[in-house]
Amino acid sequence: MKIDVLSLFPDMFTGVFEQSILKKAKEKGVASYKVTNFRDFADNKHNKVDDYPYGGGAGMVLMPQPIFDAVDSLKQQVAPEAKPPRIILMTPQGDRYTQRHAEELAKEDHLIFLCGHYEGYDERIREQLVTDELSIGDYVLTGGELAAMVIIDSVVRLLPGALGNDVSAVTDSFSSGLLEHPQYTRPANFRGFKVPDVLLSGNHAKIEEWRKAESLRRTRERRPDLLEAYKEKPE
Ligand code: 6GU
Repeated sequence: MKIDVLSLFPDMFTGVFEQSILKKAKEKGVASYKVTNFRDFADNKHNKVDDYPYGGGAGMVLMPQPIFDAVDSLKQQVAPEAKPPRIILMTPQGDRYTQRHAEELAKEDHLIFLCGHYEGYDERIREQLVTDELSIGDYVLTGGELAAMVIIDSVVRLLPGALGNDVSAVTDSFSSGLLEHPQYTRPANFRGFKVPDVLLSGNHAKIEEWRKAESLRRTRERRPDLLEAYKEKPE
């Protein structure tokens, strides 16, 4: 998967792409990342990327020209017969991101994330360029960068070969619609606090039964909203 990011603050991404699963995915050839500063595409001599809103009002609006030209340039860098990219606008007005979106995006070959800072976006960017608008939750971030990092992380870990062990992605919380059951490791008795006997029993059917029951219990206690959705549509 090819992942492009358009941002005025490309340095925010260094580090994130160079650690852990995102780094491993790159090393294995599962994903590639490139961050482009769309200020480099501004066609005015001050490299201006925003301007006052028509009709007046507070704040600045990102102009269409640098962003359209930057996206055109990214599209020219892939084979013309390639599947067209998903062009994802990061905005608190977007669809609220969930694991379902991650699973859907993981099927794509090319993602382009558009990250704005403080400003609004000229509506023609939304209307003519963008395929998806996403928000990561109901709170305001200074810019779309941190949200794009969250989405990139959650998508890349789903790509075949990105995780060492392919079962861990599907058994994680949310993929099944339920929260994960409690886990224990050695020692069996830590400061007098014991691991549940069933996990030491060697009875795999009983262990699975216990895990399913704990998963349901944890979901009921912490996320009754998830449990309702699960009851209507298990798995
Ligand atoms: Cl995608 N952008 C900004 N600026 N704030 C957010 C967000 C995105 N998602 C949640 N808050």
